[in-house]
Order: sequence, then structure tokens, then C-alpha cells
Amino acid sequence: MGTPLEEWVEDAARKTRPKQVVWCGGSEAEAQQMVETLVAEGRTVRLNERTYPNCILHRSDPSDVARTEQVTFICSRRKEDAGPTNNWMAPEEAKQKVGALFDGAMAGRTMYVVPYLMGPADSSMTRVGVEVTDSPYVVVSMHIMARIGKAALERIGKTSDFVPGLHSLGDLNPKRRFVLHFPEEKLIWSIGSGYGGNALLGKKCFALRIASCMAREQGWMAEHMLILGLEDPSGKVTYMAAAFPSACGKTNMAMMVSTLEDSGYRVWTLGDDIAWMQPGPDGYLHAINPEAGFFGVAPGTNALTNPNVMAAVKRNTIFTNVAMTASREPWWEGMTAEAPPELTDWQGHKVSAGAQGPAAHPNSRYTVPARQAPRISSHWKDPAGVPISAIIFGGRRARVAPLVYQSLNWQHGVFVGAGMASETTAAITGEVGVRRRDPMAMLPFCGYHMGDYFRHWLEMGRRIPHPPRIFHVNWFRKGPNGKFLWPGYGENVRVLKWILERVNGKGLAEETPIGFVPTPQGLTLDGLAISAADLKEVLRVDAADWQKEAEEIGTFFNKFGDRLPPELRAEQAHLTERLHLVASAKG
Ligand code: OXD
Ligand code: MN
Repeated sequence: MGTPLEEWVEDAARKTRPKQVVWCGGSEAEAQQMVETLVAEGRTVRLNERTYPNCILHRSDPSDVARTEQVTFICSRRKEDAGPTNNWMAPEEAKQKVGALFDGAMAGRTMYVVPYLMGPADSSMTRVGVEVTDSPYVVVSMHIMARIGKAALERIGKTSDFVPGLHSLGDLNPKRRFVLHFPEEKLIWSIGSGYGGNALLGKKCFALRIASCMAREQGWMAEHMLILGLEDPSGKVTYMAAAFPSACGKTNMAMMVSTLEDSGYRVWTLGDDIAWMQPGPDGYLHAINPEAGFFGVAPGTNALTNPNVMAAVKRNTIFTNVAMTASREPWWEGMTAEAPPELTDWQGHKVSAGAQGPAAHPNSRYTVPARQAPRISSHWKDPAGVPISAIIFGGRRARVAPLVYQSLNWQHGVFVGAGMASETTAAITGEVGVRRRDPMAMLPFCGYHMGDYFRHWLEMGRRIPHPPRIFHVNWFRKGPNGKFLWPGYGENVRVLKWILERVNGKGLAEETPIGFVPTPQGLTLDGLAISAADLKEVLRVDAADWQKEAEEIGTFFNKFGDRLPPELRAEQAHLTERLHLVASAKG
């Protein structure tokens, strides 16, 4: 009898029938060998070794370029435990139907066994996973995104304390693509896709969907949040976590180069996508970044929007579905003002200037080690995590939501997160620019009933003696002319500075029906060219718009039936009441 891990791997091999099984240790030599394999397969090229040392460009199957939520399932025993926002399949049916697709799926291929840690090796918040996969691209990506090898194996030892993840590319046919989560068993099965969010099982599948279930059972939180530290002129660093839907700028925000550096406000990076948080002995909510790399959206990234990542991706980086210049450098729309005259597009076709359509896929990505971020915080691997003083929710809203507001208290903050909405982006397959409710930016990632998830948030608030203050931001509000009102990027530090002041009981604010909104004097605006009219507009709370919003949130809440915590229904009623009061005072 082998260990539970050995037995599970043997089972997986018996089912998928690979020609060989290779255990991965995470060494550099292993990564290089994997790159050789990828290059030989023909969809991967090495980039300019002088300007982009140790960087590769991988071109995925054109049908496999984003997360596919329609084939992502929560396979809980009871349908009602998956809730109304998840696709559900019965575990037995899933095992049968998708099990059949795994039969012989690795024939003629190599099965790689990747033991990995989510979190620093010496943290009690860290959890272990093992992914078996037939994709060398997944292995090289996991080398960057997680901590692979010995430390994970040592932690598992003879126990069954690991999250198993079975992955195969299958035949890459979207009709035979499934991403399955078994929350009771803490098991993941993914077939038919090599795309990051579907195939790097440590990320969305484990660190969010399965971890959200573990977190609820064990009294912690697994959230779709970046983590950053804001240093003030005294040198004190205040930590904040922020949740935004996919491709709404979390990586840019986490790596922000503050435009207030000269006055002593500097941003430190800890994580760009996922935060695991647990109350610490000091009574604060502590966060770790379970990942070790960033899987960021390339288009629109440039020396202005994210100079830090532009420096970071100059070495040891995997580019996926970007375009390539004649000198074998990566390129994407928005990287430079003008496209280079000659390009190879994301599908490997030569295109010339003025060609139709983007040369890089709108969801093309870079995968870069976190340690390469120029402003990586010295605490990013701290086993105790960092104490979080502010939680920030945000979405892409052309209207309604002001630049920033502070919730009235934790319960109201949970309501703000639960009612969040955003316009969809290219990170998921489907229509772009459609507004959808995306509570806490977890709509695609919560592994259980969202009504219970809201309840867990409320419960956590009661358990944290010094809970973070909760805010909402919107960098994307537009004026009547359709132009963005706020410059964004490094200027967003002005909003973070206000948040910091509010956390410290300062910061000028007006109490509105939706919460505390900065007064125009409350924001530090020196050196910023924004007209008084635009400033007023970006901070404006329109009662009529918000009445409609409150109604829509109410309708959305109906989905959750009696699993919606009554506290949230009460918050919605209070908001409506406050809006009425303001409207009648004006009228
Ligand atoms: C991501 C996503 O890749 O949210 O982080 O889709
Ligand atoms: Mn994400």
C-alpha cells in the first residue's frame, strides 16, 4: 500500500493511461526541459534572449483563450448547496460523464505530477495541492504561480491532507470541456482546456472555489482580492485588500506607482488576485497571498498604466497569446502608441500595420514571478500575513457609483460588496461590456451557495475584534461626453490616501444615503489636472440612479431566497429609506 498521494496518482494514471508519469520537483532544470518540450510541440517560441531573457510566447488553441464559466460546475451532493449562481452537476453524474472523457485521455502523453503549496512554506494559513496534468504549459506556469516540490511533499507526507486536481487537455474541443469542483471531497477535475483559469488548478479552482468552502468550514476567508501596502510619510505601512471582477485592473492597482511618492506615499505590492484572510492573535484580519506569481492581462499595459510590471516581465516570463515583433519581442495593443510595422499576431500569422482586429488577443496574458515586481513588499511571504485595515470593493461602472465611498459599518459594507456590479470583460468567454452583479467579485469563484457566503461574511465581522473598514471605488465613471472622469492608474493613490485617512479617523467626508463620500477638499488633488465640474461629477451620488440601483439589488437578492441573510434585506431597505428621505427633503 502506498501513501494516499501515491494511490491517488496511481488511480489517475490507471484512468488516463499516460505513456509515463513524471513527478515534478520545481527546479530550474525541470522548467527548462519543459520549455524544450513546449517548443518542440510547435505552439511555443522563445523570445529575444537579449532583451527578454528566459521568456517564452505560448499560442493557445484559438478556442481556448479565457475562462469558460458555462462549463464550470460545483458538484456538491445537494443542488441547493451550489446555489443559484453556480452551475451544478450531481457528483455521480459528473464522475460518470466526465470520467468517461478522462478514460485514456493521456494516452501517448506524459502525466506530470505537480505537488504545490498555496502560501508561504512556513505559514499556518498555507494549504497543499497536487495537480496531475498532461500539459507542459501548465507545469511551467505552475512553477511561477505556486511553490512546487519538496516542501509540498513534506507537508503531505503520509496524510491525505491535500487537494487533488486532475487535469487533462483532452482533445481541446469546447464541447468536451469541463471544470468540476467536488466541495465535499475537496477534489478538482478539469478537462478540455489549457487556459490559466481553467487549467492552473491552484488558482481559481483551489484557491477560490474549493478554498472558499474550506474557509467557511474553518473560519477564514478566501477572496478574489489583491493585497497592497500604502506607506505614509512617517514610513508606516497600512495594508489594504481589494476585490474587482476579472480584468478590471487588480494587477495594475497592486503594482501602482504612486504619483504622490514625492510627498511620501508609496505603494507596496503583496498580491494581485487572491487573498486568504484569517483573524490574527492581535485581533486584526491577516492576509496572505497564496500565489507566487502574477497572471495578468497584457492589453492596455504600458509604461504609464503599470511601469512596475513592464519592468518585471523583462525576464523569466511566459506570455500567452500576445503578438510578437520582428525582433521577437512581445507586443500587445496599448503597449506603445503605434503598432510596430511588422507583427506576428497571437495565432502566429504575419500581419502588417493597419491590419484588421487586434494582433494580441484581448485576454492575452503575462505570467511573471511575484518576486520580480520592483515594489514587492518585504512582507509578501510573511507567514503571519499582514493586518488588513481596509477592504475595497470595485467595479467597472460608467454611471452611478462615485469614485469612492465608505460604508457605514461592517454589515453595511457586506451589503455594498453583495450588491456590487460591473461591466463584463474579455477574461471570460461571452459578451463584453454587459453589466452584471458580481458580489465581492466572487460570482464565478464562490464554491457554495452565495447566500451562505454572505452569511459567512457577516459572521466573520462579528469574529474580528478590529475589522477592516469597507470601501467601494469606481475608476471607470464616465461623463456625459463618454470620457472617463478620473485619470486612474498612479493617480488612484489619491483615493487610497483618503481611505488611509478614514481608517485613521480623519479624511473629510460627507454622509450621503450610500455612505461617506469625500468632499472635494477631502481628496489631495495638487498637481492633478481635473476640472471642478469633473470632480463634482465623479463624486456625485444621484438619488434617482441610486433608487433604481437599490431596486435592482433587491431583485438580485431575490435569487437567494431564504438563504439571503435578513441583515442584507434590511440594509437594502435602509438604503431605500435614506434615498427617499433625501429626495423628499429636496422636493
Ligand atoms: C484571472 C481572472 O485570471 O479573474 O485572474 O480571470
Ligand atoms: Mn482574477
